Amino acid sequence: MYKVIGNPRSRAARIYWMLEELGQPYEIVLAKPHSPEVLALNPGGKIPVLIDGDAALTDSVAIVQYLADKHDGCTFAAGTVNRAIQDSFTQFCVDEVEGALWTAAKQGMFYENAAPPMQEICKKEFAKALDTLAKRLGNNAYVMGDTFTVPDLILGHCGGWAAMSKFPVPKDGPLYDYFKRLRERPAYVAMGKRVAEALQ
Ligand SMILES: N[C@@H](CCC(=O)N[C@@H](CS)C(=O)NCC(=O)O)C(=O)O
Repeated sequence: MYKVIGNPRSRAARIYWMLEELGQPYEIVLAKPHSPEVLALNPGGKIPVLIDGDAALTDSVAIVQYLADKHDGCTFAAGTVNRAIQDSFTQFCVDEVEGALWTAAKQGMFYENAAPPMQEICKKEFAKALDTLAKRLGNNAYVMGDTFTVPDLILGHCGGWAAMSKFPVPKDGPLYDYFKRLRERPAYVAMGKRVAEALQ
């Protein structure tokens, strides 16, 4: 069984969600960044870490794509044009959506004395990224059309992160519907129940 080391208010949630999508059993192992158990597995001290047999895998996007490939779900096959388009959405999300959220979060957590306008710049960058996403998504259910894939999962996670961080999330329109569609997926709801149990 997979073990996901981290905590639910981190990018570990991406791994739980993907494992729920794929119907794979997993254990939630609560651990903080830079704790001895995390440092033993990841020299950078970051979470999440996925334990798969003897392997300790790091970096949430690499992990979810690995799981999708391994279990043949939520992804187009490597080496296809659709996979190149899918990966471009993933890269866009990491660079432009998560990039703005993570820069703002790091300033708050690690660089308290940094210039205050940085938060505003991040919010503007985030809003710009959502504009681009709206154009690329059009009226599709998911970024790749009717098929839910890895970048939707990463975007859905970033949508929740943005709401928690008081970033400008859409209040209506196709993008609002898109994020709502992601939150309503049975695997996302199941993840919420697992997390609540784990935190009891
Ligand atoms: N690229 C990594 C980033 C992981 C990451 O930064 N995780 C945060 C928690 S969500 C963390 O461990 N932060 C502690 C730190 O940055 O030192 C991933 O996607 O897993």
